Amino acid sequence: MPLCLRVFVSKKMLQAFLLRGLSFGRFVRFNFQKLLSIQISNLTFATNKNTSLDMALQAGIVGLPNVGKSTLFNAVSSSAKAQASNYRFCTIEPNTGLVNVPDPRLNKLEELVKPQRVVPTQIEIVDIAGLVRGASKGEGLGNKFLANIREVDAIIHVIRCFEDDNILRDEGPINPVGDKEIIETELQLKDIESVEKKMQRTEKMLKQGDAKMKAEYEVLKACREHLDKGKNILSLGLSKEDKLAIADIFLLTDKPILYVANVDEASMHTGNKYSDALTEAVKNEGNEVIVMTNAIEAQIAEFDNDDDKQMFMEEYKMVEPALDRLIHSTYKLLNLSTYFTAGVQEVRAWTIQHGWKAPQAASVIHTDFEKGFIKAEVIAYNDFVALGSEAACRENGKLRIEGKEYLVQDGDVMHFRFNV
Ligand SMILES: Nc1nc2c(ncn2[C@@H]2O[C@H](COP(=O)(O)OP(=O)(O)OP(=O)(O)O)[C@@H](O)[C@H]2O)c(=O)[nH]1
Ligand SMILES: [Mg+2]
Repeated sequence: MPLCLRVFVSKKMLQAFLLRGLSFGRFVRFNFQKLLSIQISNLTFATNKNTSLDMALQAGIVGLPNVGKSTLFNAVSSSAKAQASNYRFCTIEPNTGLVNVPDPRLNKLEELVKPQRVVPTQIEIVDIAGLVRGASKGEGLGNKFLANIREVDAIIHVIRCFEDDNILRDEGPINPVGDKEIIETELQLKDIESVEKKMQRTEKMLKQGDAKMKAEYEVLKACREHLDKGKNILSLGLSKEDKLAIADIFLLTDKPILYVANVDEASMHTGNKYSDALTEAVKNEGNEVIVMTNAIEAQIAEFDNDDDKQMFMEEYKMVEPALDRLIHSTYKLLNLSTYFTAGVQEVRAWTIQHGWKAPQAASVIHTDFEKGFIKAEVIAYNDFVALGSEAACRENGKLRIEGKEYLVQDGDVMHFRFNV
């Protein structure tokens, strides 16, 4: 959809502007994202007033061709559709979907509060077409697909760990570590190109006597050297200030990654020699590897009927779909936190970023909540569950009144007092 595309481009440009610290900071960036999402959701839902949609961050499914990326995407999207009580999946573009984030705490709160409805929070998943060796030089529509990766906030890298002679593979025998390296190298090569371009611009300005550029140039140089060693920018551990130097070039290897080892059915609980090799290879990177069988997940997600789904999972000795774990891990990867509102009408999970203060957190519900913020009533999730109700927490001194400077904690059950 051309309008969507235009909006996305300007999102990135504005983000760059804001990230460069031109006085607004994170808060405005967030509100812009919100505004942007409202525009996007207006294109797709005529009547969507659901603000949790506004905050959805994107994770992109990346990998070589034919490794099971679309199968995974279909599993995610069908699973969202099958959540009949709360149908909240939408296709923004054919390959983009919003999905509910499973959170057992929400179920627990539902049990205690017995609300009319429960609304989970969501993330956005994007199915990106397969990259091939040489993508950074434009091979196999590489530039287009790399641009898709640039838009996402985190990467789900799917790696083929199953044998099947019927499924074409151009890279020879199954080789998960080699596959990981092919994709990683392409992303790094593209980043080298972006860093070099910016270094040239910065160098020119330095020569023209703009001394401010010196620090920026040094950061770019460090990035270049790191990439030359075959490492991802994320592992360089740049400070917030240093990150400003690369904020406008949206480096591909600066995004958090998790791996999906797509194994054969027989290995879904144990993994196999391929997924073991992958796990060993990423051990030192600290990235998670989720072992799952995408084809089975896609089948599970197809069931509308919970009993049938349960029976199918029992057949495979599964307690829960691996997909739930994947979505949960992706949410963590995006560095997001959740707080809850728990009223009789609605128990709901809201997404914020780590380190947000109470008024900012309130703005996710409504901007008026932030503008007119007075106080927040806060109950820690564990206290709520231990005592069973808001009233009991109040009686036992477990309901705190917090002000503007309060840093919202993951799991807080909150109620905002505001004045407009
Ligand atoms: N045996 C087996 N086959 C699978 C599995 N997952 C996917 N496939 C098959 O692999 C083929 C490719 O799957 P896709 O999900 O389309 O792969 P993709 O990574 O999206 O491929 P591109 O979009 O072309 O890059 C299909 O025929 C799938 O049925 C799996 O877990 N086991
Ligand atoms: Mg595909």
